[in-house]
Amino acid sequence: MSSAVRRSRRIAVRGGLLATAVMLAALPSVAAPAAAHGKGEDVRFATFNASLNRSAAGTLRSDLSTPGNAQARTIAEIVQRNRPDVLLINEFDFDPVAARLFQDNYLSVGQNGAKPIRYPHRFIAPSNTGVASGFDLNNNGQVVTQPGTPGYGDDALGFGDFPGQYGMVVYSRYPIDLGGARTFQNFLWKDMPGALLPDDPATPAPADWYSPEELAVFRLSSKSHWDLPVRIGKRTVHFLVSHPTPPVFDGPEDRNGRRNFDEIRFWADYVRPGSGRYIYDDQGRRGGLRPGSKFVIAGDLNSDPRDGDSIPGAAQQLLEHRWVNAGFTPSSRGAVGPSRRACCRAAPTPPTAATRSTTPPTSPTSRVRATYAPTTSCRRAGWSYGMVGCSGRSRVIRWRGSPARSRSPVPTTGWSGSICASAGSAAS
Ligand SMILES: [Ca+2]
Ligand SMILES: [Ca+2]
Ligand SMILES: [Ca+2]
Repeated sequence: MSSAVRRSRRIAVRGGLLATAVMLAALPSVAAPAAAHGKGEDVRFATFNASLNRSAAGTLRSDLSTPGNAQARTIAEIVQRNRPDVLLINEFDFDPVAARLFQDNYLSVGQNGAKPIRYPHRFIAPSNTGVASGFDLNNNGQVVTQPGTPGYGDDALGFGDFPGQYGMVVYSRYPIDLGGARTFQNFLWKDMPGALLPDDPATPAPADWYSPEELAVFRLSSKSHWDLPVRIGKRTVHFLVSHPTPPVFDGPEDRNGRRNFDEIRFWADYVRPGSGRYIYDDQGRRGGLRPGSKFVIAGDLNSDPRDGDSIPGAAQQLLEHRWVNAGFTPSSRGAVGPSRRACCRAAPTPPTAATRSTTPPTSPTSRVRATYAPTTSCRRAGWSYGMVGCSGRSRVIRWRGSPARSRSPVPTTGWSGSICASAGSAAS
């Protein structure tokens, strides 16, 4: 396939992928588990792949500088109707000004009759997407370092056409402890013990898809991994957010699948006492989450426990993690119809085909996407589609006590837009 054709295919598929991610980015309107009763404070965490990315740097800022962008209005309305207290938005081009403009011109303005919502606190930081590596990371014989040139994204530290494309941002009604926040943008993949470094099958040497020189700069996180301590009254909950790379768009070496697996593993190690000693953050501090800490893992993890292209067991690293409570799956009435249409119609549909079937993408004004979430019927059909228990109301107090180990029901996720968030308490 010529590089031009491949590129257009890639963009087409990626477009479908993004579209799916938007649909899966459910902020369930019915998301209150039993914890809503009794003492304690209700806090709603949500994760939302909003596809607020643009094809060129600066375009998102321009789009958000006036209040009329249809897509942004829709997303703001979704947020306003679901009213999460702490919100991760995946696929928001890195730009602190754009993050402020989205608050001021969209969230703070009632959309379509919904109440405005104001988040006094937010966090945004650079992303590895679209940062030139200076190396031929896809091994096609060309080192592409000029944004806008075909093949640029493939040689970048994370796929992206310009620095920060597909980044992320967190909005919060509660204070974020900026002094305690940790980012892991620079953590090198090779520094993870037992990293699943890809192999070039054409050479006898093992794990040599990337050269030693490349591994010396190759970061694990395709965007970034953040640990944001959110202060809720006297308690602190660590919001652990990321957006691992899709496990596709590569070759037999499966470099993206392997990276996806290890990006998810990062959190599994981070919250397991004793397993995160190898981790260092961008501020130079070492180690994982302090034992006894409370946390919520959120993000579009691009992994499905039973379907899709990720390495088997990738999502299970969290879903079956001793210290992660994955037992709660949000649901919503709005999910039923669209999920049936989208995922149960022809199982077992190859995930890529199913993803393509969602194109043309999302109409930016399609509000129904607000309420997509997994349904039982989808699981029965064998094509899982939706999201892990990623947003919902959990009383902080409930997270105390013995860790939950939940295998059933396994929350479903979409292969490309899967979202995983769990509430749990690290071991003490
Ligand atoms: Ca190379
Ligand atoms: Ca290249
Ligand atoms: Ca080899």
